[in-house]
Amino acid sequence: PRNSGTGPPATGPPLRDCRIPSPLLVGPVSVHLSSPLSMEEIILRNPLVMPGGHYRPPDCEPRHHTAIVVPYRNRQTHLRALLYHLHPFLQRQQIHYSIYIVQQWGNSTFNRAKLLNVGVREALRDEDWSCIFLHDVDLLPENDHNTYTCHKQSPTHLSVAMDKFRYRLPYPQYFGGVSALTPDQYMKMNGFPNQYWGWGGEDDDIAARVRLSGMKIMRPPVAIGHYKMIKHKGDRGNEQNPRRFDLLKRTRLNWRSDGLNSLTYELLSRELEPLYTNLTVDIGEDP
Ligand code: UD2
Ligand code: MN
Repeated sequence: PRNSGTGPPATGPPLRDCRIPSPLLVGPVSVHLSSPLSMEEIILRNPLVMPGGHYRPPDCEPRHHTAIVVPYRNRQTHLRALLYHLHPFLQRQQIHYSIYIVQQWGNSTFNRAKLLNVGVREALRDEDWSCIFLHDVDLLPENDHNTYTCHKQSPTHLSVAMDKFRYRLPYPQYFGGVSALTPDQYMKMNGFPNQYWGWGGEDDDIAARVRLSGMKIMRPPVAIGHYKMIKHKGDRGNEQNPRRFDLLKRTRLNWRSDGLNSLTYELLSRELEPLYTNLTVDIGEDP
């Protein structure tokens, strides 16, 4: 790795610590999706982002080191919208970050939670990240006071108020969309389940693991945790998983044996694109 993650940048004089809160924050922002930009234009608007979607504030020493992990397949326009909004958003927060797009190779049924496991493991090979964000590609944060950092005590659920749910939490245990944990919290819950193929259930399983491993879920205030979800239909290859209810009954029995410690995959490529690190991975298929 080029940077240690916590130390100062490799060259130049020492910088003073970034201020908290960041003086660059603007609060609520209106997210428009009407005129999608090309990737070239988005790259031009983000001149300080380094290859792999890596960024470090140029004039102060960041206090936070966050990897953003996005499970992905075949959502080009959503990906562009996310990069367009998220890069400036994170830069206003003055954090050190990288964006990882974990792309499921092939046509087998989509597996969001397993892709997240892969993303966490690969991201931690690069840097000693202090925080890992698990981020749907189609969710755009609408208030930069919603900081992309972790709490030492508890995993965090960030997307508490989405337009799709009329800006309310749909149910108390809801953990879908955008969440965050420290590497320690992730290890403590043995990561995420690998067995959820297709749509649904895996977010509830992850929330259950948090509790079963003795942790709680923290959330930002509803007024701040606002997100817009880009409207979409269900994807081919990600049909509702009919087994999700049965699987969810067994989380308590399975979480210690299925997860980070049973994860297998083949990393097919790792490319440093201008605005993100692209991981293409063969995660197998539903047995
Ligand atoms: C909800 C949850 C989501 C997850 C999912 C059930 C919200 C806002 N999000 O999303 O976190 O728990 O239900 O699995 O409630 N994806 C692709 N390509 C595909 C399929 C999925 O890239 O072909 C990725 C993409 O990052 C997407 C995410 O998986 O945002 C979740 O899939 P979805 O958006 O189809 O599911 P949705 O909106 O019901
Ligand atoms: Mn969605």
